[in-house]
Amino acid sequence: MKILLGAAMVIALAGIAGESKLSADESQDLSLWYDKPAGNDWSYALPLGNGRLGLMVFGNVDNERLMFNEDSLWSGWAVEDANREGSLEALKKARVLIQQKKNKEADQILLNDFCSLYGYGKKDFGAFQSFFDARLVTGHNPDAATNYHRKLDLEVGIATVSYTYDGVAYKREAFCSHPAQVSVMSFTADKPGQISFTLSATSLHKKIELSAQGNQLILSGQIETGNTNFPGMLFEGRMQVRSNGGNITAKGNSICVKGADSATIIMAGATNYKLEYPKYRGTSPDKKNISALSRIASISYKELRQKHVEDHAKLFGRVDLTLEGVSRSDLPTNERMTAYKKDRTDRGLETLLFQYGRYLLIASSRLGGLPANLQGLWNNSNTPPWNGDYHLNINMEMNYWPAGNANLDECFHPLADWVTDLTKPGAESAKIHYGARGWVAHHCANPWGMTAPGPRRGVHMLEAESGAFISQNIWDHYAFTQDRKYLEKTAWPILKGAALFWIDNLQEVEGGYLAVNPSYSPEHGPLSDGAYYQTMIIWDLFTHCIEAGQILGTDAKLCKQLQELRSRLQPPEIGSYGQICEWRDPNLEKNANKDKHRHVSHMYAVYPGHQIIAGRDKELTSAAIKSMNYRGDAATGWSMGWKINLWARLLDGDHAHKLIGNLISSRLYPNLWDSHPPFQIDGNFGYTAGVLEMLLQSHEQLIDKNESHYNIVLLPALPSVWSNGSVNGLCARGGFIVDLSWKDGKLTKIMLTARQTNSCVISYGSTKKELKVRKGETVHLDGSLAIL
Ligand code: FUC
Repeated sequence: MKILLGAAMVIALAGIAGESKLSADESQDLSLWYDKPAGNDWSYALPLGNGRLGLMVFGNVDNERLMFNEDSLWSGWAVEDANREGSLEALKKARVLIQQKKNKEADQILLNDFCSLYGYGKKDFGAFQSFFDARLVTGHNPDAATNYHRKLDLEVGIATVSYTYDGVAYKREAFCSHPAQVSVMSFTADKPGQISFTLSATSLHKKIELSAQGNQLILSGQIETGNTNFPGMLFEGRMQVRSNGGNITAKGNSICVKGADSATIIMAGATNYKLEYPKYRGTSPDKKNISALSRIASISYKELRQKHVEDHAKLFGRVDLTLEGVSRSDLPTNERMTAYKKDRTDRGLETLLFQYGRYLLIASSRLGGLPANLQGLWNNSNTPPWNGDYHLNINMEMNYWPAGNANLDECFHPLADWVTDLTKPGAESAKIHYGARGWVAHHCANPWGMTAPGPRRGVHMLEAESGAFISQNIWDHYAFTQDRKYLEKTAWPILKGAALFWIDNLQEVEGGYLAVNPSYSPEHGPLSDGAYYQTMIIWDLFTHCIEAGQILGTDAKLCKQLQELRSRLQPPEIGSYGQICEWRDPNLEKNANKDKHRHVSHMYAVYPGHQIIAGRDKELTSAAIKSMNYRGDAATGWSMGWKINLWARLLDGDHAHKLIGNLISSRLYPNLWDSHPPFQIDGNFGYTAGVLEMLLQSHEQLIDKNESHYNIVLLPALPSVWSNGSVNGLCARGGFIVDLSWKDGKLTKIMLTARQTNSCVISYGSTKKELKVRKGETVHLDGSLAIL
């Protein structure tokens, strides 16, 4: 154990959970490390990724397993949802029945006549698929190996496995390169001629061919659909072995390396998927792989590694977080977690998990790939939990919460591309099911453009506000980057289409308010004509759309209409227990003081929305605090991630930290993956976003003389246990990059750089300061907000 005092001073103390297992020069604060192989436990293995390809390194001395994934390998197929002609009539009938509280009848009509015959729960919806496992037999007896060490270094995005066997020190290194679009593993030893292994591959798919030719092992196959009209996706993995010295021979379905000084396996993988409605099919995978491998044919391992490290570090290195206090980086990560449970003092582990969320987003979401799904892009099954899909009622949105404030703009592009494509089938679904303009998406989506209301479990799968929900992320990317071209070309068509859909679908309810019918509080129900969460989302959407229209100087009439409609949306309401109501019907609120449901959808207006702002909306804030206390602190992984952000927005840093402690103590696997359970990556991303939300918030817009700018609140929810620390490179809305330092719980230094010329207000406690900063300019301030 060591105590971190500032970045430089490190004092070694006796470890709480035993002796240090790592020499000082090996100790790295931003690494996960272990003194045992993962065997076959993937939640103990180390994830690598380049945004399209994933690789899990198990680190076994013999029988090494490298689980290879590619993010587009899905079962299922694209359907055009033209089969529901009577669905609009059914919707109208259901709306009336819901108003009359005849939910059973409404449910039946929706299920039988409104919902699609396709989608979630049917074969066409598909599931994210496993690809193949590379298997390496070294012949080294694991029991005779010493000095075993397995590590994932987040700063360089490289996993290493090292051990000594029979007097020889062996080392493997693995990474997934975004520039080269391949996954790589190298093998070295401290004596010449010692690298020998046999490489083969296994797959969970039945329809595959495996062949070894020269120095290449090729595995190709096709997903079985059981439907000749819809042939499954083609896939191919191509592993190429290079060596220095020794020899490489193809034997049966494997490649043997014998007596080499060093060797490298380069793994290419692809499918014939293309993100393009309506067919979603493109170039064959073998062509893609051959060209990926030929592009790097003359590039050495050293260069591949260097390009990868540069590319990775450019993104990863932008944010630094130091929380002074205990750091047990000298313990293997799994033992460190056990120690954390006892005293919750390891600030280094809290920081590591924060950076791990950033690392995982870089690994699972880069330009050219699909967005991060429920498992990022890692998968060990052909029937993963919830299909490993894109859940749009919280999970996918949460995946992208840290993209803005954690300075990872590039990682956002796959989401923008995917949503852009989704608006096309979404427009069909809007027309067919709702007779509406714009576009719609429902609870669950996939890479096949499924936007129709899914048939399984009927109303539960509705949640037509899903398109509006993901539009919040789409706007936020602009809010953080101030990238006008993105706003005009990408965000505006999405926002406008989502808003048009809701203009055509809002229903008047009691009191003349506008609300949603049919509506369903996510995973919680019941059918009603006004769960508040939906109107909170629509409030947000209209607000962003109005602002986008004004910035772009377009669609003034539409924006005016949105302003009028927004003012008529049912506002958040306080119920008889002093809580924020989840539903408009007071009868549904009877258990609000006891209900512990994991979804806290009625808190949307607090986070990720900004309709309720602590410090400004006092009564609603106290009601939100009550609701949060009623719901309690126990939760599944992602729900804890959400609650960290919520307590941060409610300005209670100690409560947010309690959730951090709960999450680390009860919802992490040994490789620090978030556990719903099972593994679900959203909780990792929710955690990372939440840590930053505790240090800086920028969601309140202040309108002054028709100009709007953001209120950048510094250290709004600093927990007492984080009394000394610093953070560099975090992003604020309005296009600012902020560095902060604090001591004894008090802000000491601020550095604010503008990415675009813009104004802002910065606030610390009750002190406020207005600033106008030119593009590229940096302002230095002290803890009292005086300019230095
Ligand atoms: C949401 C949650 C479930 C699960 C699923 C993938 O709908 O309610 O708990 O996390 O997504």
